Amino acid sequence: MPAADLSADHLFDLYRRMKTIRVFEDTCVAAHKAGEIPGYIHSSAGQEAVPVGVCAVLTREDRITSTHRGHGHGLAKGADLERMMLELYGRVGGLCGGKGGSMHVADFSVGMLGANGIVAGGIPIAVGAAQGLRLFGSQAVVACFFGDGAVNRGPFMEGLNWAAVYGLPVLFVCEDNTFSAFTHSSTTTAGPGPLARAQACGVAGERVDGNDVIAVRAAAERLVGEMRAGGGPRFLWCRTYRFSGHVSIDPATYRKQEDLDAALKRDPLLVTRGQLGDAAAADAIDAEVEAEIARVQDIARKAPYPPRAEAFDDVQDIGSPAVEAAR
Ligand SMILES: Cc1ncc(C[n+]2csc(CCOP(=O)(O)OP(=O)(O)O)c2C)c(N)n1
Repeated sequence: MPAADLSADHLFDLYRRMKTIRVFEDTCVAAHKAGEIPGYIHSSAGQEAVPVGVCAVLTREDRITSTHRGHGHGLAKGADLERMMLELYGRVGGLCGGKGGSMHVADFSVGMLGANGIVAGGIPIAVGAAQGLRLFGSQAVVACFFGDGAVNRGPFMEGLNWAAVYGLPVLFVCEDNTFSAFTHSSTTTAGPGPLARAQACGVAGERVDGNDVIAVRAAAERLVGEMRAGGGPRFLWCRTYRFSGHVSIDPATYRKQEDLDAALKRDPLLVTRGQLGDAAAADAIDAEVEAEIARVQDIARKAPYPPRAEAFDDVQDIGSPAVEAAR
């Protein structure tokens, strides 16, 4: 059933964005396994409804911070698909000049402040960004994506506390995909869960079905509305599941087949298809998205690598005093 207050066009747009993330992730995992993309790929397949639902209520001026599993966050916030693919391939024209790769993708032009390989590393960045925005008199808000593993790290506590003390407009979005890398989170996390920890810091929030983009969008709309009205930080706990292993080469033998089977039945793309109620239109979107990803992958495959002479340009710390002195 489509949500009564959302137009069909908007619902189709949400579906298209989710499908784009799914095909992008699957394509990049395959390209990594084929030796085309260096480094590792942390796929967010299965979690698409979270960034798409949240970013649907953000403006271009609003900012987001991300994680090691960040492609979907960037694409949902409006990062350019072709430049994202070029970045993962390490080529000229990539969002970070081809030098950042999967775990450092950033696109400040759309408010995407960067993926981050440090678990919970995006939390203080989001809080600092919100404080900076306030100092500059901006009305923009910040959405901060992180995994359920991040709630066991110190920056989670420090970030939520700071945001609450200063009443900063940060939406803390916990993408609870059940696992922290290869470990079931129930074995590492004490207490009743992420939302209770946020509430202990005075940060109000909601728990939502993270596979239902309409539900995520509605919850984010409520919470961001309260933030824009001056309510301070809010927390959104999204229950979801990642379909892939932790990284592209992880066969995920640590999880139960019946858990995966149950999760696949609640695939966010299937859920949204059901809500759309128009399989032919959804099929047409699927075909368009697949053609578009094939197009940008072809461009990335043919693009040049950054020139050797520019290897140290735009790089903050080159790690070698000798090279630094010669610059
Ligand atoms: C500070 C820190 N400790 C450990 C790691 C290694 N590590 C990478 S991902 C990960 C698990 C993160 O779990 P979660 O936050 O739930 O995100 P998910 O991978 O499930 O999306 C760990 C422990 C790291 N990158 N940073």
